[in-house]
Amino acid sequence: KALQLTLAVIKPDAVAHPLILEALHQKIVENFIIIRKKDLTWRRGDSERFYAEHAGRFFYQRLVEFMSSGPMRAYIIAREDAITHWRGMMGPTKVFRARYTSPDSLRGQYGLTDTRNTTHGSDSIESARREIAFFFPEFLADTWMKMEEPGFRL
Ligand code: YYY
Ligand code: MG
Repeated sequence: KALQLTLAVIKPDAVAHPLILEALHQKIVENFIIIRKKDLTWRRGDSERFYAEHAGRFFYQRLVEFMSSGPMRAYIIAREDAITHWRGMMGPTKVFRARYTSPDSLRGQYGLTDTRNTTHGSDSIESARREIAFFFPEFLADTWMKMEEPGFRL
């Protein structure tokens, strides 16, 4: 089965708490090969562009504000079924759902609210491609995969 790349992001609420940041980082190390990693802080405009699909939703303003409120850590990670594996580790978007239906998930353990929910993960091959390019514009995914691993597919 082909290996796959996805984008994982540790959001500002989790980066702000050193022990949570460390716990999330260890989970990523244990489950994936880390291809790239960077710390960055968004401007408001980055937040608005990244979450443009949610423009107009009731939570959009608080989401945009939160995601540009402090440093984040982004990773390009690889494994078989990377997209669904990372989404599964994260758990449901909403914090109460995460706590009650998936208490062992990352959001179930560390999520504070529906907005401050610790992590982001791409939800499809198309969004992984777009989101990796958004966070890592210097990363040439196609070239990398060709040189690194013939079986890789994004
Ligand atoms: O992909 P995922 O992050 O699990 O959820 P989305 O439905 O794509 O929403 C993106 C982002 O928006 C979510 O991680 C937090 C925020 N959000 C919110 O603040 N309040 C909600 N009721 C729903 C989503
Ligand atoms: Mg989403």
